[in-house]
Amino acid sequence: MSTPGSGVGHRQANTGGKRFISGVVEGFYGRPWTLEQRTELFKREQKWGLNTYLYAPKNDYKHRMYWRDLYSAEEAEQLIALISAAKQHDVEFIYAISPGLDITFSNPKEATALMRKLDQVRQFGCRSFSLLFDDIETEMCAADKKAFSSFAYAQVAITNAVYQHLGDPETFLFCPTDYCAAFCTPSVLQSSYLHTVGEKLLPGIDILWTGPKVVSHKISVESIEEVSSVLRRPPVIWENIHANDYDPQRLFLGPFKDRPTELIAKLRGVLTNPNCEFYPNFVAIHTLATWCKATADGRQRDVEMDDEEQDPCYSPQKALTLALTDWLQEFMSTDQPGGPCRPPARLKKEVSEEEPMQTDMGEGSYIPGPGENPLYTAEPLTLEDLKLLSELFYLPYEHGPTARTMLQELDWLKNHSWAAAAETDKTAEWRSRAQQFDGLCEAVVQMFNRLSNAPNRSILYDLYNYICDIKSGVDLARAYVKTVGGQARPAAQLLNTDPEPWGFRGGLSGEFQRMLPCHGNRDLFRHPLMTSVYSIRMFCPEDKMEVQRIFREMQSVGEGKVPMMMQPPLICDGLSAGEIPPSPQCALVLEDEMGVCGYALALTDAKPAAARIQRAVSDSVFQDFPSLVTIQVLPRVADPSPAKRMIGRLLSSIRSSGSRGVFCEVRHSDRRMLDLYPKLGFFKPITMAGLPQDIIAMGTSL
Ligand code: GDL
Repeated sequence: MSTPGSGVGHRQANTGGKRFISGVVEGFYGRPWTLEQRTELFKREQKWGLNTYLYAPKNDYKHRMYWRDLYSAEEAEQLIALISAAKQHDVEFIYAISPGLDITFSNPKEATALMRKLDQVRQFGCRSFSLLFDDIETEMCAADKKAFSSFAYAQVAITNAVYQHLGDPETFLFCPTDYCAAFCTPSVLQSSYLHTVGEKLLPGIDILWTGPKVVSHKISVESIEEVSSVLRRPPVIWENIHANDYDPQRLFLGPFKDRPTELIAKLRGVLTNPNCEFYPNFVAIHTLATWCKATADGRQRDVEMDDEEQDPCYSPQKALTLALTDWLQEFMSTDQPGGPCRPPARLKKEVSEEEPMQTDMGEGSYIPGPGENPLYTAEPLTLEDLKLLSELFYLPYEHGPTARTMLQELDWLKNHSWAAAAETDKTAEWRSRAQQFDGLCEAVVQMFNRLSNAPNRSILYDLYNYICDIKSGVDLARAYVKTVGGQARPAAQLLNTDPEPWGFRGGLSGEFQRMLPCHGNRDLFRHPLMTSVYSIRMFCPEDKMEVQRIFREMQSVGEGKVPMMMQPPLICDGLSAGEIPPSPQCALVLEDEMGVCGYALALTDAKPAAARIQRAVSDSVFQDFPSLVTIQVLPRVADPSPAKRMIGRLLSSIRSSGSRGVFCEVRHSDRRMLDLYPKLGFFKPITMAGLPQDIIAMGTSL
């Protein structure tokens, strides 16, 4: 039997005697699922041993935007049907409401509206509730600021009141506004918001948490211990690993992964908020169910246990195979009237040797005569096809193994394209790898064809746009390799100066992304990033801390162990330390994929700054070089050209202010900067009377 089976939560979970919450949160943006789909979900949950469904569709009017409005008779009927379907399948239905967009916490009418709404849902048979405060403005309105000392207090007060009004329900969940570590300032342990929530929220209320980030790559046991200590209870994970509502080109069909099963004992539960498309969530939910059932005595792995990364109780790979094996069955079931009545190719062959197969084709159905086209019959989908599909649409931070191989191979073929033409010792290797790459592409095309012909159309329709997209990407790559290898004329898509719209995919959003240094150029397959893309922009007040941090960091690098206080000050120190503001238009920062990695600041008139540290500079020097610059880049910026571009821009701003010349100061001991300034191509040493012994001045006329 390949289903995960029933009975989640045998493990000693940290749930205070309550059962481990496991299941699905419908909490994404976009089109909510239908009653039929949700009912199907409950069936699956029951079959796979999951026990909870959290109703929280972001774009449902009455869940969020119009949270105050009561349900109409027609809507009530639907909700009642939904709640009873959940009950029928032994799934706990939790009704969530998100009032945070516009609630005034201090107005008693608002609390009444909230309670009235939840009372109505209680009348529909619902017994479990949730208040969500995710994705809202953190600034309180003036009235609330008067009434509450903080946002956390305001939220906690209303949540406790609602909870008590509903008679302390057995299950009541609260989603904080800071629902992941990345949102906590300055950190989880020091977040006053989380501390207030932890201290003041009534102990019967459970708290949702997405992990280190909104979409967490990994969730460690330590991180959960940390947040539990602040929240004073184990959290319920709101799992976004399969959520795809933030990117219309992505879908996640990889296994639940990178959450050690040791977590089960440390959590109150896990609810997954998966892909917006209902049917492709088979893998997400099935593998979560397998994970939830992991127990120390149910070791799944049969590999050597010397790899720390491996979980003895759960193998994502195996869980995926289990899920795909079950999913295949579903793909093969006809879900619509008028579905295929011809047997798939392989079956047809087997049967045809015996009696003609009984089908419900009518009398007048077409039978090709001799010499005519044979009827087209689809090959049945295979488990291998589904594995490939899952690997092409794997997880947010990881492509599946085949996808990685395809990218690596294409990268290699592209970088060694010279070997394809010239007869060198690499040519044979190039050709053989090109052929293998072609084979991988062909497998994708075959998978696409078989999937397109699968009897279950509902699953196909949810997948179709994604598989079309990947197929055309693969077609393009394949055509490119064939062209480089001389096996095909240059493909029209690759050369055409007036391509069809699919030649430039992604629309405006794609264009924005390709232009930006920190998003568009990042990919999942190259680790670490091979090339950095830098951007230079104007300094803004939010950069002040980063600039100071770089300044301090470089101070200690440059000076070895000599303490700052013992070094003679530079005129520009006050500028880098944020004590003197740069002149207007005279501050730039350099950014790479990781953030701010350098800065260039200037004072068009350096005199006051010199006076500030009592540096005597002669008037004649100030006449030639009235302005001052300072530049700093982190050592990770190995290439001097971004710094060169940055200083070029800064000098032209200084020039536009009317200045005749610029100088900078460098400490003798600061080898890095001594080396850098001349490389920038502008600065030459200048004589400046009265300089402390180990300071050098360099200047340039404008
Ligand atoms: C979020 C939203 C969720 C959305 C998800 C992925 C939470 C608590 N809230 O931040 O509605 O689907 O990101 O985009 O995760």
